[in-house]
Amino acid sequence: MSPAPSFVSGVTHRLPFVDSHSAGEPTRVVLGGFPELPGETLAQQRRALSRDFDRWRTLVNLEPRGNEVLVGALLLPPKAPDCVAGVIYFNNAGPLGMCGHGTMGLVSTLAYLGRIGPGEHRIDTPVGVVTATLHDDGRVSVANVPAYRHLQNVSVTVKGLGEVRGDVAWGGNWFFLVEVGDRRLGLDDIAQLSDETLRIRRALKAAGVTGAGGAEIDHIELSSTMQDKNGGGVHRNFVMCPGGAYDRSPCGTGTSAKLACLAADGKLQPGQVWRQESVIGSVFEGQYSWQGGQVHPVITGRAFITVQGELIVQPGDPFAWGIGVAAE
Ligand code: PYC
Repeated sequence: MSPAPSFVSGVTHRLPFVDSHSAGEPTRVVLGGFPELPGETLAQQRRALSRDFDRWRTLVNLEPRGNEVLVGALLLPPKAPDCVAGVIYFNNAGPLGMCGHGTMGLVSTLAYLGRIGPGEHRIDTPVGVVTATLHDDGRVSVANVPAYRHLQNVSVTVKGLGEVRGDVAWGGNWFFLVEVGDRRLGLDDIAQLSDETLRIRRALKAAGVTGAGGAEIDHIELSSTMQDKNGGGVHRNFVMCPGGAYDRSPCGTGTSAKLACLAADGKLQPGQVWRQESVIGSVFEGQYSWQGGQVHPVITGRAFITVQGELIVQPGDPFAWGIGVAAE
């Protein structure tokens, strides 16, 4: 048999990856194939990625190789001491600060590859070092960066919804958290919930409501205490992510922001477990401790490996860098 012609077999880029999902939300850990990112810290490297190498993010995250739900996690050598890995998270819209479900996916991926075992592992991220514990049963607890409420009971007028009130809080990303009483948040409601949360985000932007230092609030979180079939209360959320996709998981950074608000209101005590359900019914458990006057959240969940492979780019592919991104 003669060798395949190069227009069939040629490859310009290969990016080995492992996909997983944490409580339904996918993470793609990219193990290599990116250009060298300059910088002394992960934060500097994230800036370099956005400024000079954004096409590599779009290659991973946009169709036809990725999708709007996927969170990419670029595995890098750590810059901070005693860390097992460095990571930069991103999605279809751009880089993320931290990512709770992504850290569960990363830790489970490193364990799947035999690079780490059960125990505590420090991970370097652009917003600081986080510690993740891989438990013997496969669950992962993420000790996130400190979370806090930045603004309380902010009112914003939203087209079609009227006045909406919520808190602005940091949990590794910026969130606007809106209490929606015992409203049903379920799979059948996703189109409506997506529409509402996108409207809220637009209204916040138009009104100039931001996180600290003028940071954009790019995640909107609706929180409900729904009745379960036994009449008990279930804490559910619906989280709209920056790229317009909703989080299938209860959102690790969103749950952290929620814990910060509950702590500030005296509604949850340190060490008390908060079961946070997502709109698809998956669960993370959260708790926090006070350290140096700050809320330190710990979020626990489980990730499962779904795919291992290589992203491949062939010469002449008009969608090498993603749909909507010009070919070179
Ligand atoms: O789990 O923190 C999280 C997260 C952020 C965006 C999607 N998931």
